Amino acid sequence: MNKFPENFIFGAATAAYQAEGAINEGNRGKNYWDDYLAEQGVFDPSRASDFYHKFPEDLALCEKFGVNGIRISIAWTRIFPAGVGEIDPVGVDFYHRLIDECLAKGVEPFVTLHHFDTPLPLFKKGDWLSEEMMAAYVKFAEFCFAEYGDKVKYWITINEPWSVVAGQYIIGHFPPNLHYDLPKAIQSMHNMMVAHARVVKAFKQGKYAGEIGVVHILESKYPISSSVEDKQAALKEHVLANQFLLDATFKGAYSEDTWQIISGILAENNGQLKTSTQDFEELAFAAKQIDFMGINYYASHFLQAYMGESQIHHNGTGEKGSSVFALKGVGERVNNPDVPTTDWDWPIFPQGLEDMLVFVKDRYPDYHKLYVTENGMGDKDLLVEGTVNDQARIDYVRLHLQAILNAVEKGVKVDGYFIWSLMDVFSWTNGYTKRYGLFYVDFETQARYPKKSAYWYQEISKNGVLK
Ligand code: BGP
Repeated sequence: MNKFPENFIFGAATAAYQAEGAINEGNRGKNYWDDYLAEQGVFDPSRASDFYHKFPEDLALCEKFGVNGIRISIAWTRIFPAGVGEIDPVGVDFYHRLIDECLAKGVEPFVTLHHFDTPLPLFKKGDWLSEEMMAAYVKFAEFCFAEYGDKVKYWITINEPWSVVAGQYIIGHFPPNLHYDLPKAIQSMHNMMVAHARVVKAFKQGKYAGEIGVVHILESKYPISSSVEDKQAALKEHVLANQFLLDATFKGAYSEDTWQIISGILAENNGQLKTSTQDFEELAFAAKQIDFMGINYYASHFLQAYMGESQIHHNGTGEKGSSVFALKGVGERVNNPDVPTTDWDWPIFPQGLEDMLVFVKDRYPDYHKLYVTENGMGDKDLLVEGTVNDQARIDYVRLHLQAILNAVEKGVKVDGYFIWSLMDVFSWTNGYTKRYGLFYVDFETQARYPKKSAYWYQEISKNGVLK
Protein backbone atom coordinates (compact mmCIF):
# COMPACT_ATOMS: atom_id res chain seq x y z
CA MET A 1 0.00 0.00 0.00
CA ASN A 2 1.35 3.44 -0.84
CA LYS A 3 -1.71 5.68 -0.44
CA PHE A 4 -2.21 7.68 2.75
CA PRO A 5 -5.61 7.87 4.49
CA GLU A 6 -7.96 10.77 3.57
CA ASN A 7 -7.14 14.04 5.34
CA PHE A 8 -3.75 12.75 6.48
CA ILE A 9 -1.66 15.58 7.88
CA PHE A 10 1.75 16.04 6.27
CA GLY A 11 3.20 18.21 8.97
CA ALA A 12 6.49 19.39 10.40
CA ALA A 13 7.52 19.96 14.00
CA THR A 14 9.23 22.69 16.01
CA ALA A 15 9.57 23.53 19.70
CA ALA A 16 9.68 27.02 21.18
CA TYR A 17 13.16 27.03 22.69
CA GLN A 18 14.74 25.26 19.74
CA ALA A 19 13.24 27.53 17.08
CA GLU A 20 12.25 30.94 18.46
CA GLY A 21 15.45 32.52 19.72
CA ALA A 22 14.64 36.08 20.88
CA ILE A 23 15.18 35.04 24.47
CA ASN A 24 15.21 38.65 25.68
CA GLU A 25 12.12 39.74 23.80
CA GLY A 26 9.26 41.07 25.97
CA ASN A 27 9.52 40.17 29.61
CA ARG A 28 10.33 36.49 29.00
CA GLY A 29 11.55 34.64 32.10
CA LYS A 30 14.28 32.02 32.17
CA ASN A 31 13.70 28.32 31.87
CA TYR A 32 16.21 25.82 33.21
CA TRP A 33 18.31 25.82 30.03
CA ASP A 34 19.29 29.50 29.93
CA ASP A 35 21.81 29.70 32.79
CA TYR A 36 22.99 26.14 32.29
CA LEU A 37 23.85 26.69 28.62
CA ALA A 38 25.40 30.09 29.36
CA GLU A 39 27.61 28.55 32.06
CA GLN A 40 28.64 25.71 29.77
CA GLY A 41 29.39 28.19 27.02
CA VAL A 42 29.27 25.56 24.27
CA PHE A 43 26.00 26.34 22.45
CA ASP A 44 24.19 29.65 22.29
CA PRO A 45 20.40 29.25 22.07
CA SER A 46 19.70 32.99 22.09
CA ARG A 47 18.94 33.26 18.37
CA ALA A 48 18.17 29.64 17.46
CA SER A 49 16.32 29.83 14.10
CA ASP A 50 14.80 33.24 14.93
CA PHE A 51 11.32 31.79 14.45
CA TYR A 52 10.11 34.52 16.81
CA HIS A 53 10.62 37.04 14.00
CA LYS A 54 10.69 34.80 10.95
CA PHE A 55 7.53 32.76 11.52
CA PRO A 56 5.63 34.50 8.69
CA GLU A 57 8.38 33.42 6.29
CA ASP A 58 8.44 29.88 7.69
CA LEU A 59 4.67 29.54 7.44
CA ALA A 60 4.77 30.85 3.90
CA LEU A 61 7.26 28.05 3.16
CA CYS A 62 4.86 25.56 4.75
CA GLU A 63 2.08 26.76 2.50
CA LYS A 64 4.26 26.63 -0.59
CA PHE A 65 5.66 23.18 0.15
CA GLY A 66 2.38 21.54 1.16
CA VAL A 67 3.20 21.26 4.87
CA ASN A 68 -0.33 21.42 6.25
CA GLY A 69 0.32 20.93 9.95
CA ILE A 70 2.88 22.33 12.35
CA ARG A 71 3.85 21.44 15.88
CA ILE A 72 4.67 24.54 17.89
CA SER A 73 5.03 24.87 21.63
CA ILE A 74 4.13 27.74 23.91
CA ALA A 75 7.10 28.86 25.97
CA TRP A 76 5.65 28.92 29.47
CA THR A 77 8.01 31.76 30.53
CA ARG A 78 6.81 34.03 27.72
CA ILE A 79 3.34 33.86 29.29
CA PHE A 80 4.23 33.61 33.00
CA PRO A 81 7.84 34.90 33.25
CA ALA A 82 8.21 33.46 36.75
CA GLY A 83 6.18 30.32 36.04
CA VAL A 84 3.28 31.64 38.16
CA GLY A 85 1.74 35.01 38.91
CA GLU A 86 2.31 37.94 36.61
CA ILE A 87 1.50 37.59 32.92
CA ASP A 88 3.53 39.18 30.10
CA PRO A 89 1.18 40.65 27.46
CA VAL A 90 4.01 40.64 24.90
CA GLY A 91 4.26 36.85 25.12
CA VAL A 92 0.50 36.40 25.07
CA ASP A 93 0.29 38.53 21.95
CA PHE A 94 3.16 36.69 20.24
CA TYR A 95 1.31 33.36 20.36
CA HIS A 96 -1.89 35.00 19.09
CA ARG A 97 0.04 36.31 16.10
CA LEU A 98 1.77 32.98 15.54
CA ILE A 99 -1.42 30.90 15.76
CA ASP A 100 -3.32 33.38 13.57
CA GLU A 101 -0.60 33.14 10.93
CA CYS A 102 -0.74 29.34 10.99
CA LEU A 103 -4.49 29.47 10.41
CA ALA A 104 -4.18 32.13 7.71
CA LYS A 105 -1.73 29.91 5.82
CA GLY A 106 -3.84 26.75 6.18
CA VAL A 107 -1.27 25.09 8.46
CA GLU A 108 -3.01 23.34 11.37
CA PRO A 109 -1.24 24.13 14.64
CA PHE A 110 -0.70 21.30 17.13
CA VAL A 111 0.25 23.16 20.28
CA THR A 112 2.42 21.65 23.00
CA LEU A 113 2.24 23.09 26.51
CA HIS A 114 5.48 21.66 27.89
CA HIS A 115 8.36 20.89 25.58
CA PHE A 116 11.38 20.44 27.89
CA ASP A 117 11.14 24.04 29.18
CA THR A 118 10.18 24.27 32.85
CA PRO A 119 10.47 27.83 34.23
CA LEU A 120 13.63 28.25 36.30
CA PRO A 121 11.91 29.07 39.64
CA LEU A 122 9.77 25.91 39.38
CA PHE A 123 12.76 23.85 38.28
CA LYS A 124 14.52 25.01 41.45
CA LYS A 125 11.59 23.77 43.51
CA GLY A 126 12.07 20.27 42.15
CA ASP A 127 10.50 20.40 38.68
CA TRP A 128 8.08 17.50 38.16
CA LEU A 129 9.06 16.06 41.52
CA SER A 130 7.25 18.92 43.27
CA GLU A 131 3.54 19.43 43.79
CA GLU A 132 4.03 23.18 43.29
CA MET A 133 5.26 22.60 39.76
CA MET A 134 2.33 20.34 38.96
CA ALA A 135 -0.18 22.89 40.26
CA ALA A 136 1.51 25.74 38.36
CA TYR A 137 1.51 23.71 35.17
CA VAL A 138 -2.26 23.19 35.42
CA LYS A 139 -2.74 26.95 35.87
CA PHE A 140 -0.56 27.68 32.82
CA ALA A 141 -2.52 25.17 30.76
CA GLU A 142 -5.85 26.63 31.87
CA PHE A 143 -4.65 30.08 30.89
CA CYS A 144 -3.67 28.84 27.40
CA PHE A 145 -7.00 27.06 26.89
CA ALA A 146 -8.95 30.18 27.85
CA GLU A 147 -6.75 32.47 25.74
CA TYR A 148 -6.22 30.40 22.58
CA GLY A 149 -8.91 27.71 22.89
CA ASP A 150 -11.13 29.20 20.20
CA LYS A 151 -8.33 28.93 17.63
CA VAL A 152 -6.36 25.82 18.52
CA LYS A 153 -7.93 22.46 17.69
CA TYR A 154 -5.11 20.18 18.85
CA TRP A 155 -3.39 20.42 22.22
CA ILE A 156 -0.49 18.35 23.49
CA THR A 157 0.01 18.31 27.25
CA ILE A 158 3.64 17.20 27.55
CA ASN A 159 6.36 16.28 25.08
CA GLU A 160 8.26 13.05 25.78
CA PRO A 161 8.21 12.41 29.54
CA TRP A 162 10.79 9.65 29.04
CA SER A 163 13.31 11.95 27.34
CA VAL A 164 12.86 14.51 30.09
CA VAL A 165 13.63 12.08 32.89
CA ALA A 166 16.32 10.23 30.96
CA GLY A 167 18.05 13.56 30.32
CA GLN A 168 17.58 14.91 33.84
CA TYR A 169 18.14 11.88 36.03
CA ILE A 170 19.74 9.08 34.02
CA ILE A 171 22.01 10.38 31.24
CA GLY A 172 22.56 13.69 32.99
CA HIS A 173 22.72 15.94 29.91
CA PHE A 174 19.63 17.96 30.96
CA PRO A 175 19.71 20.00 34.20
CA PRO A 176 19.95 19.01 37.07
CA ASN A 177 22.44 16.62 35.44
CA LEU A 178 21.99 13.63 37.72
CA HIS A 179 23.22 10.23 36.65
CA TYR A 180 21.64 6.80 36.93
CA ASP A 181 18.95 7.87 39.39
CA LEU A 182 16.25 5.52 38.18
CA PRO A 183 13.96 6.00 41.17
CA LYS A 184 13.78 9.77 40.56
CA ALA A 185 13.21 9.13 36.86
CA ILE A 186 10.32 6.77 37.53
CA GLN A 187 8.75 9.09 40.12
CA SER A 188 9.01 12.04 37.77
CA MET A 189 7.38 10.11 34.90
CA HIS A 190 4.52 9.16 37.17
CA ASN A 191 4.09 12.76 38.31
CA MET A 192 4.19 14.05 34.73
CA MET A 193 1.43 11.66 33.79
CA VAL A 194 -0.65 12.80 36.78
CA ALA A 195 -0.07 16.43 35.77
CA HIS A 196 -1.03 15.52 32.19
CA ALA A 197 -4.20 13.89 33.54
CA ARG A 198 -5.15 17.02 35.51
CA VAL A 199 -4.72 19.13 32.40
CA VAL A 200 -6.86 16.75 30.34
CA LYS A 201 -9.53 17.07 33.03
CA ALA A 202 -9.32 20.88 33.03
CA PHE A 203 -9.65 20.87 29.24
CA LYS A 204 -12.64 18.55 29.20
CA GLN A 205 -14.39 20.34 32.04
CA GLY A 206 -13.82 23.66 30.29
CA LYS A 207 -15.70 22.21 27.30
CA TYR A 208 -13.22 23.55 24.76
CA ALA A 209 -13.93 22.59 21.20
CA GLY A 210 -10.64 20.92 20.32
CA GLU A 211 -8.82 17.71 21.10
CA ILE A 212 -6.13 16.90 23.61
CA GLY A 213 -3.40 14.29 23.78
CA VAL A 214 0.11 13.56 24.95
CA VAL A 215 3.31 12.85 23.02
CA HIS A 216 5.61 9.99 23.93
CA ILE A 217 8.92 9.02 22.45
CA LEU A 218 8.53 5.30 21.82
CA GLU A 219 11.51 3.22 20.80
CA SER A 220 11.11 -0.51 20.26
CA LYS A 221 13.50 -2.71 22.21
CA TYR A 222 14.75 -6.01 20.82
CA PRO A 223 16.97 -8.66 22.38
CA ILE A 224 20.25 -9.01 20.48
CA SER A 225 20.07 -12.81 20.85
CA SER A 226 17.40 -15.36 21.70
CA SER A 227 18.83 -15.96 25.18
CA VAL A 228 16.42 -15.62 28.10
CA GLU A 229 18.69 -13.01 29.71
CA ASP A 230 18.84 -10.78 26.63
CA LYS A 231 15.09 -11.06 26.16
CA GLN A 232 14.61 -9.98 29.74
CA ALA A 233 16.92 -6.96 29.23
CA ALA A 234 14.91 -5.83 26.19
CA LEU A 235 11.64 -6.31 28.04
CA LYS A 236 12.88 -4.31 31.03
CA GLU A 237 13.97 -1.34 28.96
CA HIS A 238 10.71 -1.50 27.01
CA VAL A 239 8.64 -1.42 30.20
CA LEU A 240 10.73 1.36 31.73
CA ALA A 241 10.77 3.65 28.70
CA ASN A 242 7.52 2.76 26.92
CA GLN A 243 5.00 0.58 28.66
CA PHE A 244 5.01 2.33 32.03
CA LEU A 245 3.95 5.58 30.32
CA LEU A 246 1.57 3.88 27.91
CA ASP A 247 -0.23 2.12 30.77
CA ALA A 248 -0.63 5.44 32.55
CA THR A 249 -1.88 7.04 29.33
CA PHE A 250 -4.42 4.45 28.24
CA LYS A 251 -5.21 2.31 31.28
CA GLY A 252 -4.87 4.95 33.98
CA ALA A 253 -3.09 2.30 36.05
CA TYR A 254 0.01 0.12 35.91
CA SER A 255 -0.90 -3.40 34.95
CA GLU A 256 0.55 -6.38 36.76
CA ASP A 257 3.23 -7.18 34.15
CA THR A 258 4.37 -3.54 34.07
CA TRP A 259 4.46 -3.17 37.81
CA GLN A 260 6.41 -6.37 38.29
CA ILE A 261 9.27 -5.04 36.17
CA ILE A 262 9.15 -1.48 37.49
CA SER A 263 9.16 -2.62 41.11
CA GLY A 264 12.11 -4.92 40.28
CA ILE A 265 14.07 -2.00 38.78
CA LEU A 266 13.21 0.14 41.81
CA ALA A 267 14.35 -2.59 44.19
CA GLU A 268 17.68 -3.02 42.33
CA ASN A 269 18.20 0.73 42.62
CA ASN A 270 17.04 1.08 46.24
CA GLY A 271 14.03 3.19 45.39
CA GLN A 272 10.28 3.39 45.83
CA LEU A 273 7.45 5.01 43.91
CA LYS A 274 5.08 7.26 45.81
CA THR A 275 1.52 7.22 44.51
CA SER A 276 -1.90 8.00 45.92
CA THR A 277 -5.44 6.80 45.28
CA GLN A 278 -6.21 10.23 43.89
CA ASP A 279 -3.37 9.89 41.35
CA PHE A 280 -5.00 6.80 39.93
CA GLU A 281 -8.45 8.37 39.89
CA GLU A 282 -7.04 11.25 37.87
CA LEU A 283 -5.10 8.96 35.54
CA ALA A 284 -8.15 6.78 34.97
CA PHE A 285 -10.35 9.77 34.12
CA ALA A 286 -7.81 11.10 31.61
CA ALA A 287 -7.26 7.66 30.08
CA LYS A 288 -10.95 7.59 29.11
CA GLN A 289 -11.01 11.18 27.88
CA ILE A 290 -7.81 11.51 25.88
CA ASP A 291 -8.44 12.15 22.17
CA PHE A 292 -5.14 11.11 20.61
CA MET A 293 -1.57 10.15 21.28
CA GLY A 294 1.48 11.38 19.43
CA ILE A 295 4.42 9.06 18.88
CA ASN A 296 7.88 10.47 18.37
CA TYR A 297 10.03 7.85 16.74
CA TYR A 298 13.64 8.05 15.67
CA ALA A 299 15.28 4.77 16.58
CA SER A 300 14.96 1.39 18.24
CA HIS A 301 17.49 -0.40 20.42
CA PHE A 302 19.05 -3.84 20.65
CA LEU A 303 19.81 -5.08 24.13
CA GLN A 304 21.85 -7.62 25.97
CA ALA A 305 21.84 -8.59 29.63
CA TYR A 306 23.98 -6.41 31.86
CA MET A 307 25.02 -7.08 35.44
CA GLY A 308 27.43 -4.21 36.13
CA GLU A 309 27.04 -0.68 37.43
CA SER A 310 25.30 1.87 35.18
CA GLN A 311 27.48 3.48 32.50
CA ILE A 312 26.46 5.99 29.84
CA HIS A 313 28.33 8.06 27.29
CA HIS A 314 26.15 10.45 25.29
CA ASN A 315 27.37 10.99 21.74
CA GLY A 316 26.56 14.67 21.28
CA THR A 317 29.17 15.38 18.63
CA GLY A 318 28.36 12.95 15.84
CA GLU A 319 31.48 10.88 16.49
CA LYS A 320 30.14 7.59 15.27
CA GLY A 321 30.52 4.60 17.58
CA SER A 322 31.15 6.54 20.79
CA SER A 323 27.82 5.86 22.57
CA VAL A 324 27.56 3.72 25.68
CA PHE A 325 24.23 2.99 27.41
CA ALA A 326 24.10 0.35 30.12
CA LEU A 327 21.72 0.51 33.07
CA LYS A 328 22.02 -1.40 36.30
CA GLY A 329 19.10 -3.75 36.74
CA VAL A 330 17.95 -3.20 33.14
CA GLY A 331 20.38 -4.02 30.30
CA GLU A 332 22.93 -2.72 27.83
CA ARG A 333 22.26 -1.31 24.36
CA VAL A 334 24.54 -2.95 21.79
CA ASN A 335 25.28 -2.50 18.13
CA ASN A 336 23.36 -4.72 15.73
CA PRO A 337 25.69 -5.22 12.75
CA ASP A 338 22.72 -5.61 10.40
CA VAL A 339 21.23 -2.25 11.29
CA PRO A 340 22.75 1.04 10.06
CA THR A 341 23.16 3.95 12.46
CA THR A 342 23.38 7.71 12.12
CA ASP A 343 26.59 9.54 13.05
CA TRP A 344 25.04 10.05 16.48
CA ASP A 345 24.66 6.25 16.83
CA TRP A 346 20.88 6.19 16.47
CA PRO A 347 19.93 2.86 14.83
CA ILE A 348 17.87 3.38 11.67
CA PHE A 349 15.16 0.76 12.03
CA PRO A 350 11.77 1.64 10.52
CA GLN A 351 10.42 -1.81 11.40
CA GLY A 352 10.56 -0.61 15.02
CA LEU A 353 8.00 2.08 14.21
CA GLU A 354 5.62 -0.36 12.55
CA ASP A 355 6.01 -2.78 15.47
CA MET A 356 5.36 -0.01 17.99
CA LEU A 357 2.23 1.24 16.22
CA VAL A 358 0.84 -2.30 16.10
CA PHE A 359 1.82 -2.86 19.75
CA VAL A 360 -0.17 0.20 20.83
CA LYS A 361 -3.24 -0.90 18.88
CA ASP A 362 -3.10 -4.44 20.26
CA ARG A 363 -2.35 -3.65 23.89
CA TYR A 364 -4.56 -0.56 24.17
CA PRO A 365 -7.51 -1.26 21.87
CA ASP A 366 -9.47 1.73 23.24
CA TYR A 367 -6.99 4.29 21.86
CA HIS A 368 -8.75 6.66 19.47
CA LYS A 369 -6.08 7.69 17.01
CA LEU A 370 -2.37 8.24 16.70
CA TYR A 371 -0.14 10.77 15.03
CA VAL A 372 3.56 10.37 14.41
CA THR A 373 4.44 13.71 15.94
CA GLU A 374 8.21 13.58 15.30
CA ASN A 375 10.43 11.55 13.03
CA GLY A 376 13.45 12.56 11.04
CA MET A 377 17.16 12.22 10.55
CA GLY A 378 19.87 14.37 12.09
CA ASP A 379 22.75 14.87 9.72
CA LYS A 380 25.72 17.14 8.99
CA ASP A 381 24.12 18.84 5.99
CA LEU A 382 26.11 20.83 3.46
CA LEU A 383 24.67 23.80 1.63
CA VAL A 384 25.80 23.72 -2.00
CA GLU A 385 24.47 26.21 -4.53
CA GLY A 386 21.48 27.17 -2.43
CA THR A 387 20.28 23.67 -1.53
CA VAL A 388 21.23 20.50 0.30
CA ASN A 389 21.28 17.14 -1.37
CA ASP A 390 19.93 15.23 1.64
CA GLN A 391 19.18 11.93 -0.08
CA ALA A 392 19.95 10.03 3.14
CA ARG A 393 17.15 11.95 4.89
CA ILE A 394 14.73 11.28 2.03
CA ASP A 395 15.54 7.57 2.23
CA TYR A 396 15.07 7.62 5.99
CA VAL A 397 11.72 9.40 5.85
CA ARG A 398 10.46 7.26 2.99
CA LEU A 399 11.16 4.07 4.95
CA HIS A 400 9.41 5.43 8.03
CA LEU A 401 6.38 6.62 6.05
CA GLN A 402 6.23 3.14 4.54
CA ALA A 403 6.31 1.67 8.05
CA ILE A 404 3.32 3.88 8.94
CA LEU A 405 1.42 2.75 5.85
CA ASN A 406 2.17 -0.87 6.74
CA ALA A 407 0.74 -0.29 10.22
CA VAL A 408 -2.32 1.43 8.74
CA GLU A 409 -2.85 -1.62 6.58
CA LYS A 410 -2.75 -3.72 9.76
CA GLY A 411 -5.58 -1.63 11.16
CA VAL A 412 -3.76 1.08 13.13
CA LYS A 413 -5.40 4.51 12.93
CA VAL A 414 -2.68 7.04 12.14
CA ASP A 415 -3.93 10.45 11.07
CA GLY A 416 -0.77 12.38 10.41
CA TYR A 417 2.99 12.69 10.31
CA PHE A 418 5.21 15.54 11.45
CA ILE A 419 8.75 15.54 10.22
CA TRP A 420 11.29 16.75 12.75
CA SER A 421 11.99 19.45 11.95
CA LEU A 422 10.43 22.15 9.78
CA MET A 423 13.66 24.12 9.45
CA ASP A 424 17.02 23.42 11.08
CA VAL A 425 16.74 24.22 14.78
CA PHE A 426 18.81 24.22 17.94
CA SER A 427 19.37 20.73 19.34
CA TRP A 428 19.36 20.62 23.18
CA THR A 429 22.46 18.51 23.60
CA ASN A 430 24.03 18.67 20.14
CA GLY A 431 23.88 22.35 19.25
CA TYR A 432 23.61 23.39 15.61
CA THR A 433 25.61 20.79 13.70
CA LYS A 434 22.93 18.11 13.91
CA ARG A 435 20.44 19.33 11.34
CA TYR A 436 17.01 17.86 10.67
CA GLY A 437 15.08 20.52 8.75
CA LEU A 438 13.27 20.46 5.44
CA PHE A 439 14.74 23.96 5.16
CA TYR A 440 18.40 24.66 5.73
CA VAL A 441 19.06 27.60 8.05
CA ASP A 442 22.18 29.69 7.71
CA PHE A 443 22.46 30.54 11.40
CA GLU A 444 24.56 33.64 10.64
CA THR A 445 22.08 35.31 8.31
CA GLN A 446 18.98 33.29 9.29
CA ALA A 447 18.26 32.74 5.59
CA ARG A 448 16.24 29.63 4.69
CA TYR A 449 17.04 27.28 1.77
CA PRO A 450 14.75 24.40 0.75
CA LYS A 451 16.61 21.09 0.83
CA LYS A 452 16.00 18.33 -1.69
CA SER A 453 13.83 16.66 0.97
CA ALA A 454 11.49 19.68 1.00
CA TYR A 455 10.74 19.21 -2.73
CA TRP A 456 10.31 15.48 -2.21
CA TYR A 457 7.95 15.99 0.75
CA GLN A 458 5.95 18.50 -1.31
CA GLU A 459 5.23 15.80 -3.91
CA ILE A 460 4.12 13.28 -1.28
CA SER A 461 1.84 15.81 0.35
CA LYS A 462 0.36 16.93 -2.96
CA ASN A 463 -0.56 13.44 -4.11
CA GLY A 464 -1.09 11.66 -0.79
CA VAL A 465 0.94 8.82 -2.25
CA LEU A 466 4.36 7.55 -1.18
CA LYS A 467 6.88 7.34 -3.97
C1 BGP B 1 13.06 14.82 20.47
C2 BGP B 1 12.64 16.15 20.98
C3 BGP B 1 12.95 17.29 20.07
C4 BGP B 1 14.22 17.15 19.26
C5 BGP B 1 14.40 15.74 18.72
C6 BGP B 1 15.75 15.49 18.09
O1 BGP B 1 13.36 13.99 21.54
O2 BGP B 1 11.27 16.18 21.24
O3 BGP B 1 12.88 18.45 20.84
O4 BGP B 1 15.31 17.67 19.89
O5 BGP B 1 14.22 14.78 19.70
O6 BGP B 1 16.68 15.18 19.08
P1 BGP B 1 18.15 15.73 19.07
O7 BGP B 1 18.03 17.18 18.88
O8 BGP B 1 18.70 15.35 20.41
O9 BGP B 1 18.84 15.02 17.97
